[in-house]
Amino acid sequence: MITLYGCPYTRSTRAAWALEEAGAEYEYVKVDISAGEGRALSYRRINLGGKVPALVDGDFVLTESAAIIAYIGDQYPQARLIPISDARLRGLYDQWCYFVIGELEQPLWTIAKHRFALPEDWRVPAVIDTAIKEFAQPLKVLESGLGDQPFILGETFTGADILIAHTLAWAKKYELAPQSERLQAYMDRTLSRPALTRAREREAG
Ligand SMILES: N[C@@H](CCC(=O)N[C@@H](CS)C(=O)NCC(=O)O)C(=O)O
Repeated sequence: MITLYGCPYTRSTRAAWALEEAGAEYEYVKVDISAGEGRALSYRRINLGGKVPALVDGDFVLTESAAIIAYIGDQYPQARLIPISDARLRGLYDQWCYFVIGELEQPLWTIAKHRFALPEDWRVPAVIDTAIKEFAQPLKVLESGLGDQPFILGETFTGADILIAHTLAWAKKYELAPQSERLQAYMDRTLSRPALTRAREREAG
């Protein structure tokens, strides 16, 4: 049985979304990070970094949202969340996942850190404007990569779309929703999936 440790409105929604797409049975354990539960010793034994998501499958522990989604994709191949046996497609899948973690979400994370996530005396509010400007560049790359396809790898929705769409929803929350019609249509297409609704409901308890 899989256990997902998460907290609503965080990157754990990505993992819950993948589990729901896969039709997996899982236990959901809420770790209230804003109440400091991530720093509790009992949770740090699961994820030393004190962050969500973390997935436990028997004696196997996995952290990092992108790795968790790929693991779910491998465990539940019928969900087609990850390309199997096509090295080029798998390469492109990895490319877009690394792009989200390394490029697209970084300006948003900078904004979050300097608005509320870091201790108050570490915050440098002046970097927020820079991060807002920075965010425009990966959006252009994303739009070009998407082209006229419904999903980032083509006709099939994959785990890379979970990462991208979740990050675009995060941007919207910060009033940085992409203005391009193509990306707006992509957001409508991905964020309206029933599996995401179920994931959010599961996280809300
Ligand atoms: N790279 C990690 C980031 C995880 C992360 O930063 N999670 C945040 C919530 S979105 C967290 O748990 N923060 C609590 C903390 O930093 O103490 C992933 O994608 O899973």
